[in-house]
This record gives sequence, C-alpha cells and structure tokens, in this order.
Amino acid sequence: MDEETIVALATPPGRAGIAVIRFSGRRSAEIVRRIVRPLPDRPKARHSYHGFIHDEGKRIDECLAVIFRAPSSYSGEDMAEVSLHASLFVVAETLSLACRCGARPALPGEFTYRAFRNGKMDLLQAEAVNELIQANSRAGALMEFGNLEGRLSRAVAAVRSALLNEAADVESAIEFAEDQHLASAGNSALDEAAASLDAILAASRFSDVLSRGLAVVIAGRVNVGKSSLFNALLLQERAIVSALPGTTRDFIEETLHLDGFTVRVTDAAGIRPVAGDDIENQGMQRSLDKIAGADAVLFMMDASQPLQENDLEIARRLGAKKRLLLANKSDLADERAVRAIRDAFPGEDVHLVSARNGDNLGVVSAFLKGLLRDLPDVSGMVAVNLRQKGLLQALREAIGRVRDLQAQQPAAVELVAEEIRRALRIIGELTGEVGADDILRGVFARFCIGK
Ligand SMILES: Nc1nc2c(ncn2[C@@H]2O[C@H](COP(=O)(O)OP(=O)(O)OP(=O)(O)O)[C@@H](O)[C@H]2O)c(=O)[nH]1
Ligand SMILES: [Mg+2]
Repeated sequence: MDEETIVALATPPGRAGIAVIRFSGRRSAEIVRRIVRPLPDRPKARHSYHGFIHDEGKRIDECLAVIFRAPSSYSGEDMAEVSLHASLFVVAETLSLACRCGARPALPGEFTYRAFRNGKMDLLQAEAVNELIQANSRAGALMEFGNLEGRLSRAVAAVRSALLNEAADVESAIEFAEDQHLASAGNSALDEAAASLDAILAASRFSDVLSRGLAVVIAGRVNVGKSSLFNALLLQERAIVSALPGTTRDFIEETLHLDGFTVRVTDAAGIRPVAGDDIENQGMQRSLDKIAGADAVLFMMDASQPLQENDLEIARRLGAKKRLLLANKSDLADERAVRAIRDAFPGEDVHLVSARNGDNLGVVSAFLKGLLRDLPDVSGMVAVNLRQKGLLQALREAIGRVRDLQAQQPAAVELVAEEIRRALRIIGELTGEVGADDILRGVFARFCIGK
C-alpha cells in the first residue's frame, strides 16, 4: 500500500487565506511537477517554489510548492506540499487533478500511519499528534506535545529496560538453578518502574479533564434565570429568555475559554415536579443526566420568591458535586426569601446575583477559575488516552505479579519469566511494535484526513 502516492487537503476545508495540499509517496514530486509550473526537473528539497497550478494548459491558481525527500519528511517518504488559495473550487479541482495524475485520496491518519510504519515515530507519538490537535486546553496541548517529543515513550522505555534486566537475571537463574540469587537480587529498578507507572496512572484522571474541558451545568427549577446567566457568561443572547416557566426544553451547550482552559457550560431545562408536557419531561431527564456527568454545578435559586420544596429536591439531587449556590434576581430580592435560602444551606455561601443586570456575576468566574486552580500543576505530568491507560494498567498489574512471585520462597522462576514476557508484550502493544492490524486501524481511523 505504501507504494501508492497519497494526496489530501491538510488544512480545514472551507474558505480561508490559504490551503495546503499534501502528498506522500514515491511519485509526489513527479505529480506535483505535472500540476505546478514552472518547477525544475530536479527541484531542491525543502525549497519553496513559486508557480501556478495548471489544469489542461490553463492556469487555475497561483501557489507555492515544497518538495521533501525521504527520509527527511514527516512520513519518512518523498513528500510534497502545495499552498494555494483556500477556495472550495480550486482546492477540489487541484485534488482531482492530482488523482488524475496518479495520486490516491489519503485515508484518515494515513500520513501519520506512514510516519509510524517508517519508524519516524512510535505509536505513542503518533497518537500524540492526534491528541495534540484535539486538545481542549493549553496545558493539555503542552502535555501532548511532550508525548510527541517522546515523553511517554521514554517512560515506557525505562520500564522496558528494567524488565529486560530482570529477564536476564531470571534466565541465568533458570540456567544455573540459582533460586537464592534471584530471591535476594535487589529489584529497585522494577519498583521504580512500578512507581513511575503509578504516577502516570494517577495523573491520567486529570489528562481526561484537560482533553475534554471542564463540564459545568447551570441547574435549578424553572424560571429562576438560568438562561439569563448562561447568556451573561457567554456575553451573547444565545438561549431564549422569557417569563414563561419551562422556556428551555432541551439543554444548550457552549464553550468558554478561561485561563487557557475550555469550560463547557450547559444551560439545562428547568426542573419541576409536575412537568408541563412530555417534551419538557424529556428535557428535565436530560438535565439530570447532564448534572450527573458534570464536574461542577451552578445551582440557581430565586431571591424574589419563597424557597420551594422543589429547590431543595434539586439541591439533594446534586449530591456531592462541587457547586456554587446562587440566589438570582437580587434586584427584586425579598429579605425573607433570601434568609430562607441561607438557612437551607448552613455552612455554605449563598451569592446574591442578578443575571439580568450582571450584578455580582464575578462570583461565577471566580468559582470557575477556582475549579481550574484545583487541577494540579500538569507541567510534569504525562498525558495518556484510554487505549494507553488500559495497557498501562495491565502492565502495572503484571509488574505487581512479578514482584509477588519473586517474594515467594522458593521463587517461582519459570512463572516470573512468563510474567515478564507478558509485561514486555504489553509494552510492545503500547508502542505499536506488536500490534494487531485492527488496533492500528482503530488508532488511525480517529485521525482526520490530511494528518
Ligand atoms: N428582575 C430580574 N429578572 C430576571 C433576572 N434574571 C432573569 N430574570 C427574568 O426571569 C425570567 C426567566 O428567566 P430565564 O433566564 O428564562 O429563566 P430560566 O431559569 O432559564 O427558565 P426556564 O428555561 O423556563 O427554566 C425572565 O423573564 C428573565 O428576564 C434578574 O436578575 N432580575
Ligand atoms: Mg431557560
């Protein structure tokens, strides 16, 4: 398959200043020379040539072309990049022209897959390319770039070398029947490996938050002003606000960027015990689901009206979620209502705000920033995705079994050797050295086309 030359748009489809069309494979330069003129017979590598895209003798756009020669390219193969105007029509025409000249449209992730096959990067680094593109926070992006530069690969390589050393000792113990030697051998390297895996796994909880962003839901009974707060946070009239209870029927989700993090804010349908109709009921169920999946809740009550049993019922449903208590409509605040709210939440701060006027809404951004500050400093952490996490856990367990078996008297050397081989196989799966094709396909299918 690597014999074929592939082509794809590497920039997002749409109208923009420029678009980049990328080629990989032996015929890259030849195909580009047929499309882009003038180009010399043997273009210099990594040199930017100015020219025009020609379709059957007609110039259709002006462009810059760069040729790369194997192995000094992203994929490790001969490659080319053509930058042209990001016009939907010119890009489509250039791609079809490239295909008529012998290129084939690339599959998702195929450029990176080739880089992996050609040894430019291991599977962990290839995955980091995609995770970096998808990262939803500055910190997450930095962690992924760390992996692209080999941070996770190096951590795994250290575990591998500890295992290989151990394997050598075990083999010689088997050969010379020296059980004692094995049992007494210091195993600090394996213990260090286990500790480093523990640290990576402990941090993986946070890499999850970093990659998907922090999820925050605005919850409360109908008509308290949830959508008004949502709009105020987004600085736009996104959700419909009205005096009619039950205005918001489905949830609306938007993202905010705060201190380099993505916060996904959800405006949920108001929750009330006897719902107006089936649509509203479904909306309420979705609200409850959203609350269950949230990292924190902005719980809103109405300072202008007596506290209702329903308010308390919803508060109970929040369980142990991190929450900010808001008493909205401070401009119409009723003293007794506010006192009742405060009494209902002893030991917790209740903030009087006005979503409509913007009064005191600073407490909301302070709360969100507080949540982000609670995240640990990630600069020293290693990002892991779900696939990697499962394998790292299995690896950690295998090392635990090795240590347990070694502690037995007499040490079960054959079993230890078997367990070490198992651990090494897991490492091979992590880095992609042993990989069933479907695992590889699954990993690269998550990429976008052109990467
Ligand atoms: N006086 C005053 N009215 C407000 C304030 N915030 C919201 N309102 C009004 O309260 C009514 C309900 O506001 P929404 O934001 O639609 O309330 P909601 O909680 O999203 O309502 P549902 O979607 O029906 O659950 C509207 O008439 C708003 O203008 C406020 O701070 N002060
Ligand atoms: Mg609403």
